Amino acid sequence: MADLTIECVQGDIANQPDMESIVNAANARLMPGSGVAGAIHSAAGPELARECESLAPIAPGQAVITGGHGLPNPYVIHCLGPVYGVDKPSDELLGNCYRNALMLADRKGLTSIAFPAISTGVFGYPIEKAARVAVDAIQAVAGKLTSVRRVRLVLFSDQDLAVFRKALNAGGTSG
Ligand code: AR6
Repeated sequence: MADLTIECVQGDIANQPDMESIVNAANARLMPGSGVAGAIHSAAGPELARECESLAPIAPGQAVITGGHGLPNPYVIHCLGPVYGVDKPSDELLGNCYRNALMLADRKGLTSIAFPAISTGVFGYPIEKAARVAVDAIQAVAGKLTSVRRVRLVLFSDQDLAVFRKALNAGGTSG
């Protein structure tokens, strides 16, 4: 693998203008919702939901790509995370979100992708567990990537940022 930079920042996933793609913590119907899906759809405008119509529904762990419309990013990759304790095996399905989104971005020739902490809001995933799964999945697929060079994990709160930074440092990569 050439160098892959993985970084953690505190911020809003809908305000990452230097990234070529951002990931939506979507619902199965790919419609606007609360949290990440609300922020992304309101920044993107109604054309995003219209483009999503033909791609839905998606299954837990799956990733699909659309344009960014009113967002500063050319692409949005929509992932459906597992509902914690309901969609099983949860860790595998959550890991699939990160793997599938990264491989999809790579196949498209994109160089950068920003993720929110998928499933850790409405879907109830414990943040420490989710951070470990996310970091492991990204590091496991890093060697297969040919175009993606920058991965950013965007955490909404300082507490979540600290948890993800710890998981990333425990995994031995920069960030
Ligand atoms: N930027 C970054 N992170 C955010 C933002 C934001 N603007 N807003 C919230 N978070 P969630 P899920 C954090 O609920 O658990 C939706 O209604 C939040 O603090 O957005 O995968 C969909 O329609 C949490 O840590 O996603 C689905 O039905 C994390 O992002 C369902 O919720 C994920 O929270 C998906 O639930």
